[in-house]
Amino acid sequence: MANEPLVSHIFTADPSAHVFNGKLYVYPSHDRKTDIQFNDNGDQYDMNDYHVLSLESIGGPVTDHGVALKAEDIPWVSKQLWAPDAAFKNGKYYLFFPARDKENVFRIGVAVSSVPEGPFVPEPEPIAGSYSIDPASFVDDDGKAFLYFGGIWGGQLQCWQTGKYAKEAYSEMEAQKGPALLPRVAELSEDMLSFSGDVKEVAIVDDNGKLLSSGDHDRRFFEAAWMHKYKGKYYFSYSTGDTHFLAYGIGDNPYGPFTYGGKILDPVQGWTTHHSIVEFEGRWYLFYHDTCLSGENHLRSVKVKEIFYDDDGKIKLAS
Ligand code: FUB
Repeated sequence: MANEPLVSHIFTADPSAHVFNGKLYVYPSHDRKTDIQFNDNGDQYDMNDYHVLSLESIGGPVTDHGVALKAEDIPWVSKQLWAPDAAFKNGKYYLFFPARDKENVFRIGVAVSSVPEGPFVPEPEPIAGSYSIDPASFVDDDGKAFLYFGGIWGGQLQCWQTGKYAKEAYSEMEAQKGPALLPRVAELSEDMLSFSGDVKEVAIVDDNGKLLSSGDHDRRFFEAAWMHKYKGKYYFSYSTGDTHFLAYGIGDNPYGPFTYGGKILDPVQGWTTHHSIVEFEGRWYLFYHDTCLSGENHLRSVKVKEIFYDDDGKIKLAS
């Protein structure tokens, strides 16, 4: 498998890959050029639409299905269409996406289509009770669907520690002591358009069952949640952000706790790292991004590589 980007005619990032109808569909962010200076807010990630990619085989031709959803068609959005994900349930396809609302607060929206490549029709309001960034949907074998989300720093998760938005908590990350902030999960309603249960914290713990600490930057959650299932176990994976690893934990149910299992990918070129893990034709693949085509943090390109498990179900570090 050549280490080439999936496509080079546009910049793509944050790939969420799924197999629908026997074909691989990738739901990435669509990066674009901007003059905005790089900052810890992530203002330079100023995306305003989504494209959907598909491929029939790994290494085979990739189809860009064009614009699937754009910011100007979503009534509640002001800017920054960040990392999306998609799900299939009850004959429909759902695109979940984060964006800033008119008050500059990140929320999560959902848009619906009858086909996996879209176009998707957005709901007029964000999902009630949603906040922060990087939604990852997961439909379990029993049909129950979940949405994982959250991201610290520019993703604003630190502003939601009391359950209500506290703007003044935005810059408190440096002072954070004790357990790390935790990603969130909520069960989705049968129609996939709302949360049917409370938003819960997703615990990531060490081998002794202790929550990872906020100072443990090599292992604690930063952003880029993803859920997959392997041999009956639940694998919650994520980016460690400022230390640039993809890491994961293993649990017995969709809510966790997830026991830290190790790294999936060492730092790639570029500040961000974000991924998905999917089984396709009996093999497991990691979709990820780097900045090899641009050399610019905010202009990324999606790639794919095969990953492997050891006999204990641990994911081996991708090579
Ligand atoms: O693409 C914008 C943001 O960069 C995503 O939401 C994060 O996960 C990071 O990849």
